Amino acid sequence: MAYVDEVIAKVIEKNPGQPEFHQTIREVLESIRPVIEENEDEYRKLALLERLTEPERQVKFRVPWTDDNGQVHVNCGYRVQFNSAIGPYKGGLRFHPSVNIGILKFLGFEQIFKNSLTGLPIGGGKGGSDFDPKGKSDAEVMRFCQSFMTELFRHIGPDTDVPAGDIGVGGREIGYLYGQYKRLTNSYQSVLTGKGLTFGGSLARTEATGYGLLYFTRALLKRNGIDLKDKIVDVSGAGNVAIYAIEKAYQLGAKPVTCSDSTGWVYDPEGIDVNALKEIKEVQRGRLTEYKKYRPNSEYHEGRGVWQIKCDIALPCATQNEVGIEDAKQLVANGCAALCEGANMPCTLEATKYLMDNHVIFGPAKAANAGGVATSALEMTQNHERLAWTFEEVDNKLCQIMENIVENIDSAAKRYGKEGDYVAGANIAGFLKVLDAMMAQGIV
Ligand code: NDP
Ligand code: 2IT
Repeated sequence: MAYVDEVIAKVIEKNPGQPEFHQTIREVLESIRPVIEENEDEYRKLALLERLTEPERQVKFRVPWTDDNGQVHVNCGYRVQFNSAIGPYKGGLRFHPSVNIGILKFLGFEQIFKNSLTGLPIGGGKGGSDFDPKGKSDAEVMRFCQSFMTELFRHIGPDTDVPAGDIGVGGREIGYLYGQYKRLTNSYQSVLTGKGLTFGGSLARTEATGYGLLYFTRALLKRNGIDLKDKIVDVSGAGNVAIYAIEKAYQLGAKPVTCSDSTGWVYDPEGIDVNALKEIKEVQRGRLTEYKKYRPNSEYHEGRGVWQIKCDIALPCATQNEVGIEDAKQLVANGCAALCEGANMPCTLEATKYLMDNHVIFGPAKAANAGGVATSALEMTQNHERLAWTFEEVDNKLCQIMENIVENIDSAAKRYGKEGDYVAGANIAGFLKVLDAMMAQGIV
């Protein structure tokens, strides 16, 4: 049996009940098969893929906190420190009731290759909790964050592991987490990114994932002879990534017409009103049902459905596996030219294959949404320099990084005879650097 197939089977057997982790393992290992086959016997002897697929460290801990009525609750906290071959562990924290170790291992594994693609020295990690910030008061969120950090602080550090935000963790949560870290350690360190601008945060980090996704999409389309200008864009999600993807889509001349949250979705044929969206989501922390109050001519629907709206470009920016095979068929039937993943693994393997088989230009998450973590790494650099760069400086670097990623994944795909297969290109390009570093560092 080929070494890649052996390891896929072993990982599935060793990690039962973790379907999202199995999904990313299948996708990545299938893609890097041609690299492994160049030197299969040596890699097998060195258990290279067994080491790559086993996190270096996983921490699970109790997070007790008290609600505003004096009731005590207990959540699980986690940090998966997956791979530090090319730099300190780096990756977000997710607070969502669906969080479990399998989801964090999928996210941590993806993060290894994404971080490698940025060209910056950051390893892969991910963490979070099954805590649901929705409907909680600020004081409850603060007490939860303080309790979470009271354990997490022993495991992180500016040269060890630097968390940031993800679903359910934004500026407010990072502020509370940072405050508690500082209090516990009596030191002001670059141990979290996505910090507020008055305490070490970087300009453009809030916007970076969404903006980066659009810089990436523009460059990928250009490479395929298509202009982003005047294109109709379907966006899903209504959080950090979606909001700034919509904002940048306008700035680059495209027209975003949809967004969604976990209760429903909006179609606004005149284009999504990004200021209304920011007001509803960033200020009021409300639901998309409010959107119609700002835009009476828009449509609101319960449930899911953005992919039925005819578009040129699809940008899923909510969560994993939100684009299934039926959605993919609908997008193709409607003439969609490209899909770039703002969320992590938003397309099922079946949907990805269908889109690619039907010549939809496919920009995979670990390349397309790498702008967030890349700008986090720029925040770390500014903290270490004790300087703060201007918005333009950070934004220009972000744009350059995204354009470099497009160049690198395109040329890696070509080098391995897979022209136009950017999934393979991203996985191979991301893996090669990690491979080299792991080989050089011996059996660790
Ligand atoms: P937010 O919490 O800001 O927003 C998430 C959005 O997705 C919300 O609109 C939320 O709706 C919706 N959503 C989340 N989970 C579900 C679900 N299970 N079903 C339906 N809708 C859901 O998170 P982000 O915008 O930061 O993250 C979005 C995606 O982008 C995630 O996949 C994340 O991993 C990825 N990402 C984020 C980066 C960042 O810098 N923030 C960087 C790279 C990737 P509701 O509010 O109703 O829950
Ligand atoms: O998925 C991701 O890349 C993130 N949530 C951002 C991680 C980071 O460290 O900025």
